[in-house]
Amino acid sequence: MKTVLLLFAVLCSVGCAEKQKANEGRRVEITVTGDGYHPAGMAAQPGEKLVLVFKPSGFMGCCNKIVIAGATEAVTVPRDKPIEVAVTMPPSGPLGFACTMNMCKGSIGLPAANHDAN
Ligand SMILES: [Cu+2]
Repeated sequence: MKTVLLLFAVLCSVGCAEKQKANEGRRVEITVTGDGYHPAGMAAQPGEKLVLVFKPSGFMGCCNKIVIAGATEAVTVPRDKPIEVAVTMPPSGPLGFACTMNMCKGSIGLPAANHDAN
């Protein structure tokens, strides 16, 4: 019984901590336009916590529905205000994101030069 209670307490504290940290991390601003994300590539460290700030800019087409690698659902950037998405960089390799049709693409963890072509 004692073990069960302890386990419950541990799970709860982890869950609560994660929620509080939701908007913690280096802020990275990404402008969303009809032809993609600017910048479409940026540097980040493995395991680094980031807050991606997607800012709308004029006509965004389908680029405003964004799926971040590892997520099961898309986030939608509204026309009139930015949205913030907290992410943690994977232990190795870049973290990609793309519109739901995989046309507009971006990648974090690699230099922008590799990702401007679209
Ligand atoms: Cu698209």
